[in-house]
Amino acid sequence: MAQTTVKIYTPTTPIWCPGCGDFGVLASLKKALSDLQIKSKDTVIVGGIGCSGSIHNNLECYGIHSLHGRLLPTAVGVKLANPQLTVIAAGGDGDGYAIGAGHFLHTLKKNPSIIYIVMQNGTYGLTKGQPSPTAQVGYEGNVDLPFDAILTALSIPSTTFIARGFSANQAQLTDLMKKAISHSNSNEGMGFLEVLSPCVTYNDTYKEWREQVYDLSTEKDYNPHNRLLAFTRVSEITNQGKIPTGLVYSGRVKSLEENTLSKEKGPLALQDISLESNLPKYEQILNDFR
Ligand SMILES: Cc1ncc(C[n+]2csc(CCOP(=O)(O)OP(=O)(O)O)c2C)c(N)n1
Ligand code: SF4
Ligand SMILES: [Mg+2]
Repeated sequence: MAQTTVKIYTPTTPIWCPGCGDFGVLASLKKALSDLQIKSKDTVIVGGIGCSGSIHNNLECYGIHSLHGRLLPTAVGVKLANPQLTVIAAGGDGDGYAIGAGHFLHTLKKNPSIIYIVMQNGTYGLTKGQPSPTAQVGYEGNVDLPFDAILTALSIPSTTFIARGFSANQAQLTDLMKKAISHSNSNEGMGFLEVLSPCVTYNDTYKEWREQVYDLSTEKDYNPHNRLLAFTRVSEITNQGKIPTGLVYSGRVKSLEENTLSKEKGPLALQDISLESNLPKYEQILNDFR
């Protein structure tokens, strides 16, 4: 009989610098998972490469440390194999918006029911402070205007949940995490949450971000279910030098699982692949190669 060796790893203490914004993201994520009563055994976190990409080491759950920029296809594979799991991809802005930019766009387009948390700090923290795609002009010689992931996501017609939080605003961030997780766990598609998460060592933006953040929920006329109005209003606020936060958009488009998975067969990961039940099929496969 086949044997599986299981080793349980206990969560480690984060290796982040004291004051790193990623601590706030971790605290909110823990609280959101616990408030929603999502069990460790049903949670998979796929980390990127970068300081932020080690977040899964600090939580009791299944964790995969993916390749740089490849966390989204990995997370989609996990979700398609077993849609009953809570699948969270979590990584940095360099990981998601530079080397992983192609996957970012196409995963938004395909709308799998995973949660994607990007810890945005305007820098490549782990490799000691080179400008990332969200870096401000002037930062370490950067001359490019910053990439805006929220406006990009809004411009893709199949996105179904877009939000931005700030690691220094725990109440708002936890609420957005819960909303993003609930959205994707209802199999309604991807919960995309960008978090402003300052790198205190190479790009300490706490002070300016505290002054710039603008909570969309304070606007009574803001309608997060109207993509066109959301795009217009978020663009206006951004052009005024503010950073819109809160629930930016939520809508309904078929998810990747709805579009691709067979309802009759059930999840791939839960199929019976035992030798006893499948011997004739395996023999047929071997015969085909003879
Ligand atoms: C294929 C590949 N290219 C480059 C690197 C080097 N590298 C490691 S982390 C990183 C950038 C991380 O930046 P970000 O994703 O923003 O994460 P942060 O450290 O800021 O949280 C780079 C370029 C790598 N590990 N693999
Ligand atoms: S280098 Fe920056 S991003 Fe990395 S742990 Fe330190 S403060 Fe956080
Ligand atoms: Mg970064």
